[in-house]
Parts: sequence; structure tokens; C-alpha cells
Amino acid sequence: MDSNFKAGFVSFVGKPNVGKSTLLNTILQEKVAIVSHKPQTTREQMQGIYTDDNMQIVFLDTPGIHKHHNQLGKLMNRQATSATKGADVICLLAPCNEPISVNEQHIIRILKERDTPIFLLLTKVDLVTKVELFNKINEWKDLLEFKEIIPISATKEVNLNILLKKIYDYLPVGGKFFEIEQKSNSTSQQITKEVIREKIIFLTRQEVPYSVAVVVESMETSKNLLEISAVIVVERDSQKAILIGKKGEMIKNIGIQARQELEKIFNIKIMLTLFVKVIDEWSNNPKSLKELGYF
Ligand SMILES: Nc1nc2c(ncn2[C@@H]2O[C@H](COP(=O)(O)OP(=O)(O)OP(=O)(O)O)[C@@H](O)[C@H]2O)c(=O)[nH]1
Ligand SMILES: [Mg+2]
Repeated sequence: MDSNFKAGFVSFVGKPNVGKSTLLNTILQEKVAIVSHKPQTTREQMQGIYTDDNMQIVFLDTPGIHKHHNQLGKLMNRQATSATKGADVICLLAPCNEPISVNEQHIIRILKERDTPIFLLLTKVDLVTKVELFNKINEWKDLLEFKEIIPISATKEVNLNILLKKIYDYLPVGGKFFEIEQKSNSTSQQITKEVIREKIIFLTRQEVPYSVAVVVESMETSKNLLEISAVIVVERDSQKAILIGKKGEMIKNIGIQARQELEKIFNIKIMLTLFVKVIDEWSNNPKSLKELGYF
């Protein structure tokens, strides 16, 4: 093994919608996490693995920390907070184009208790002027003892190499945890569930995405066909009606878009069957949360 090779864990934390999952996908040059313009897209901690000749970084993408109003939100926050423990570097992501929020003040209080090196990544730098960026850095710089403050843009790929170089400096020397070609720790069931959920987030409005859980019931390959059966769980009959849509148009579209993306990911022809089921208040019921795979 090269004696300078380094490997370690880097957590992305921040309020919802700041670009944590987008940054992960861009660094890995592969979509390992779903992304949307709506907050609270990521629900569970997930790992994305970056490997080059000098290092392996296991990134932990986390749900955005927010003021929760149900049991699911509480679990999401717990997932995000636990990702700050055991990391070699914590990256706090905050958007350049928004004022510091109550959620962020809460995150700062949590991070003050950690003795891990913390980087501040000021995201979406493509949306602000130099003066606005300068003011934003001033607003943030004394709130925590940041080892680095790096303005980035995931969509315009600004400063991502600098970020990787700075992370390298803080990683311990050691061998890799995963094979070079492995980019995530997600199972095919998890990928399927997330792709279906992503299509629902894009195709439906208002509160529906927040009341949706997806359970993959079976995945079976026969000859050259992967047959997937999944249940979309919502909380109310009215949401079920929205998901099915007029003459079943909505559920059909969700199915088509999810199938097309999954065929690309798994590189096989897919038959996807979707069912919709109502479980009252599942997002606020610990027993239902467990049954739906949220621990
Ligand atoms: N302009 C601009 N938009 C970005 C950038 N990075 C992310 N976005 C957009 O910001 C939105 C949120 O991105 P996500 O990656 O889902 O954010 P997140 O922090 O993972 O959000 P949660 O999972 O809800 O906590 C999406 O619409 C992205 O396209 C960026 O560098 N520039
Ligand atoms: Mg996310």
C-alpha cells in the first residue's frame, strides 16, 4: 500500500435544501442520492464513496436538520446528528443566498459540542455576487471555529477540487474501506424505493411528498426481466386519490418515469407494479415507521 494513502469519513450536514445530496452526486459523478427543489428530500443517512489514487472518502449524506413536527422528522434529525459523531471531517453546508436560519443556529449549537474539524461549505455560490459572498462569509466566520470556509457550487462545479484537497489534509493515513468501483452502500431495494419516491416528489404537489413512504415488496429476475412490486403508502384517502390521479394518469406517470430510470441504473428491462395504500398518520406512529423501514 502507498504509505501516503488516506481514508476516512466525511459528513455533510445542514438545513434542508442546501445542496448536500447534489454535492455528493457531483463529487461521485454518479447519482447515488435523490435530489429535489423541495426541502426534506433525503430521509435517511446514506454513504457515497469517492476513491482516487491518493485517498478514499466515505461521505455521509444526511437529512436536512429542521424543526420537526412528527416522529419521522425526529428520526431524520437524529440520523443527521448521529452522522456528526465518528467523522474525520464535518462539512456544514449553508447556502450563500439565504440568511442564517433558526435551524442553522440549532446545528451550530450541536457542532459546538464536537471536537471534529469542521468545514463551512457556502453552497450555491453561482447565485450570488462577490460582494454578497464576502458579506456571507463575514456573517458566518465567527459562529464556529471553522478549519476551512469554502464557497462552492455543485451545479457549476466550483471549488470541488479544492474541497477534496482540503479534506485530504484532515484524513488519517490508512487503507481503503471499500473496493474502488463501489460508489454507494445502497442496496437495490433502497435505490428502487428512492427513485420511486423521487418521481412522486416531482410529480405531486403540496403535502403529498411528505406523507409518502415506499416499500419494495419484491424484486425478482426471470430471464432478462426484473419484476418489481412496490407499495406507495400515504396517510389519507385524499392523498391516495391524488397519487392515482384522473383515470389513473398520475400513478401511470410515476410508474413510467421510475421504470425508465431504474432500467438505466440496473441495465435490465423492468416490469414495475405499483400499489397505493393508506396508513393513517404513519409518519407520526413509531410502530408504522418501523414497519415502513424507518428503524
Ligand atoms: N443554483 C444552484 N442550485 C443548487 C446547487 N446545489 C444544489 N442546488 C439545488 O438545490 C436544491 C436542493 O438540492 P438537494 O441536493 O436536494 O439539497 P439537500 O441539502 O440534499 O436537501 P434535503 O435532502 O432536503 O436536506 C435542488 O433544486 C438543487 O438543484 C448549486 O450549487 N447551485
Ligand atoms: Mg438531500
